[in-house]
Amino acid sequence: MGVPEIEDAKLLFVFGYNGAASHPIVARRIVRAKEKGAKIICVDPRKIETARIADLHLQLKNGSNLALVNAMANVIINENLLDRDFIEQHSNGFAEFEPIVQKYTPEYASKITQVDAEDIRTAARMYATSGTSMILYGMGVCQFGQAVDVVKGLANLAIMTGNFGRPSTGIGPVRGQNNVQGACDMGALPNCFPGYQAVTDPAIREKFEKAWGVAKLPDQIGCPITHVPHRVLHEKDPKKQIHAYYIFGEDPAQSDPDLAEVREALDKCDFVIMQDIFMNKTGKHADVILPSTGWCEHDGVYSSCDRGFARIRKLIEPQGDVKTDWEIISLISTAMGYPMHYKNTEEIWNELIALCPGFAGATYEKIEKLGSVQWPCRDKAMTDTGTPYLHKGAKFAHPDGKAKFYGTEWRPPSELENDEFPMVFSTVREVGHYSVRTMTGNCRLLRNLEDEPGWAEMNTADCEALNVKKGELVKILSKRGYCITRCLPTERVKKGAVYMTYQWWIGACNELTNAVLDPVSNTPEYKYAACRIEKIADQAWAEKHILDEYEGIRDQMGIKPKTPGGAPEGLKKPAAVAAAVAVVL
Ligand SMILES: Nc1nc2c(c(=O)[nH]1)N[C@H]1C(S)=C(S)[C@@H](COP(=O)(O)OP(=O)(O)OC[C@H]3O[C@@H](n4cnc5c(=O)[nH]c(N)nc54)[C@H](O)[C@@H]3O)O[C@H]1N2
Ligand SMILES: Nc1nc2c(c(=O)[nH]1)N[C@H]1C(S)=C(S)[C@@H](COP(=O)(O)OP(=O)(O)OC[C@H]3O[C@@H](n4cnc5c(=O)[nH]c(N)nc54)[C@H](O)[C@@H]3O)O[C@H]1N2
Ligand SMILES: [Mo]
Repeated sequence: MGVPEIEDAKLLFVFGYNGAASHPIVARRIVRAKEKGAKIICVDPRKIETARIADLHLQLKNGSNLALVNAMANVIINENLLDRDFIEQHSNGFAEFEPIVQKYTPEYASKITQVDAEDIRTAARMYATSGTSMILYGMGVCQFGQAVDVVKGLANLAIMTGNFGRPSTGIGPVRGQNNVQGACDMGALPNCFPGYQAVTDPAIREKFEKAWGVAKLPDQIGCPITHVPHRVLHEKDPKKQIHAYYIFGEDPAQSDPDLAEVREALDKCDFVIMQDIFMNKTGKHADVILPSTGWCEHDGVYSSCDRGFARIRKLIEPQGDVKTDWEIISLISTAMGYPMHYKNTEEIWNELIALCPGFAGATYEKIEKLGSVQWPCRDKAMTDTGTPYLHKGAKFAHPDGKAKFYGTEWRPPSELENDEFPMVFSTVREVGHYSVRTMTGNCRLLRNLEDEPGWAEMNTADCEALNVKKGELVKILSKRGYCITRCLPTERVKKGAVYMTYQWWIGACNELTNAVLDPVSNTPEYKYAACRIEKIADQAWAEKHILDEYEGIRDQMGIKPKTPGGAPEGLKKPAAVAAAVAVVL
C-alpha cells in the first residue's frame, strides 16, 4: 500500500498504532478517510486520538493481541463472511489454520482480552464486509515477545476476506522512523545484503564478491542489535563473542531494553565507536566519537514506510570538524585496507541499484522527476514508475504465487503482574519529542513544550489509591531498575497499567523494560513488564535530585548554554513544584 491510499479505504482497522502522536501527517490521512465516509476500528488499550474518531474502540488488555485477532478470524469463519474464491485461488494452508482458531470464540477471547464478545463480533463483521478494508499496525503489535505471529494473524484476516492485491487494502506496517525502511532496504539487517538478498545464498554472495572485488564474503548471518549485550557478557564460544562495537545513528544506552545490562556490556567491550550528529548517552561509554553531518547538511535517499525512495538534499554547509556518514565509512574502510573512493552519493546509489534487481529502475533522475519511486522498480525506462501496492492481482511472494495462512496460539507476555510488581508497564511515544531525544532535546522550543523527567500516565483511580497527584514525582520500579518521573492521572488508560514515553534521560523507562525478544524479529517486549509505583515522601529532595541529575546530563551532552542558577525551562513546571524547588535551592 501507499500512504495516500489510506484516504480511500472503506474501513481502517488501526491496530496498536498511534498516528496522531507518532506520524501526524499519516494521521491526517486517517482523518480524511473518516471525512470521506470510512469506518474506523481502533484496537488500543488506551483511548488514543484515533479511538476518539473511531466507530468502534476495542480497548483490549495489554498483551492480548493474538487472542483478539484469532477471535475475529473465528467469527469470520463461523458467520461465513469468508471470500471463498480468494481463499481457493490465492492461498494455501486454510485447512490447517481453521481448527486452530476454532477455540477462540468471542466468549473465550473476551476473558483474555477484556473486550466484550459482541464488540469482537461487530469488528469482525465490519472488517469482513466493507469491501475495501485496510489494516494499519504499529509498535502495539511489534514490541512484544509474540509479535510476528500477530502480524501473520492480521494477514490471515486480510487473506480470508480477499483484502489484498487491490488499492486501499492489505496490511500496512506504518514503519517508525523516516528512513527505517531505507536502513532495511540498504541491507542494515543481519541476514541480507542490500535489496533483501540473502547472505546464505551462494549465488548472491558470488554476485557481490565480483562487484566488490573480494575473494570471499561471509556466509554467516550477523548479530541482531538486541543480542549484543548477551554476546558481550555471556557468550562462551570465542567465535561469537563481541569485543568491539561500532554504533552508528543509534543510542543503545537510551533506547535498548534493560539499560543496566546495556551499560555493563558497553563497558565490558574492549572498543566502542560512536558515530553521531550529537552527543548521546552511549557516547559516555565510547572510546572514539566520530561526529557526522545531520540531515540538512548532506545529500541522500530515504525510503518511506511505503517503499518510496525520496531524495534529500544538502541545504546548509556543515560547520566544524564533521564529515558525512558515507565519507567517514569510506575513510575507515580505506584505512583498513579496502579503498573506497566514492565522489558523491549518486555514485553509491548507482552501484546499489546495479546490484539490486528490485531497485534497478530507481535512478536519481527518475526519483527527482517523480518525487517518490516505490520499489519494486525494475526498469530504467521512464514508463516504469514503481509499485504503489504489492500483490497486485493477488500474486504473492511465495514460489507458487499464493498467500499462506499461519495459525498460532496466543501466548501471554513473559513477565506478568505479581505481588511485588502489581501493574503493567508499557512504553509509547508522545508528539513533541523524538526517540532518544538528542535531536529534540537540543531544541529549546521543544524543551519548552515538555521537559525532564517526563510523565507516567496512570488511571485516576490508581493514582488516588496510591495517593499521588498530577505533577508529583514518583519512583517507578521493575525487577531490573527504576526511574523517577511525574504522575499524570488520566481516564485514557485502564486501571492497572502505567505508560511512559522512552525519550527521557532522567525518566529513563528502559531502566525497567524487559529484554525478552520475539524469536523471529528480535524486537524486545517494550510494551509489557511488571512494575510498581512508589510515592516519594520528600518531594523537595526529589525535585532537587532531578535538577542535579539534569545539569550533569546536560553537561555530558554538551547542551549549552547551561541555565544560569536555576532550573532548565521545562523543569520550572508546574508552578507549585517550581516554588518548592526555589525553597530547597
Ligand atoms: N513524536 C514522535 N514520533 C515518533 C517517534 C518518537 O519518538 N516521537 N518514534 C518513531 C518510531 S521509532 C516509531 S517505531 C513510531 C512508532 O509509532 P507507534 O506504532 O504509534 O508506536 P507507540 O506509540 O509506541 O505504540 C502504538 C500504540 O500501541 C499501543 N499498545 C500498547 N500495548 C498494546 C497492546 O497490547 N495491543 C495493542 N493493540 N496496542 C498496544 C499503545 O497504547 C500505543 O498507542 O513512531 C515514530 N514517530
Ligand atoms: N522503552 C522503549 N524503548 C524503545 C522503543 C519503545 O517504544 N519503548 N522504541 C524502539 C524503537 S521502535 C526504535 S526505532 C528505537 C530508536 O532508538 P535510536 O535509534 O537509538 O534513537 P534515535 O533518536 O532514532 O537516533 C539514534 C541516534 O542517531 C543520531 N542521528 C540522527 N541523525 C543521524 C545521522 O544522520 N547520522 C548519524 N551518524 N547519526 C544520526 C541521533 O542523534 C541519535 O543519537 O528505540 C527503541 N526503544
Ligand atoms: Mo522505531
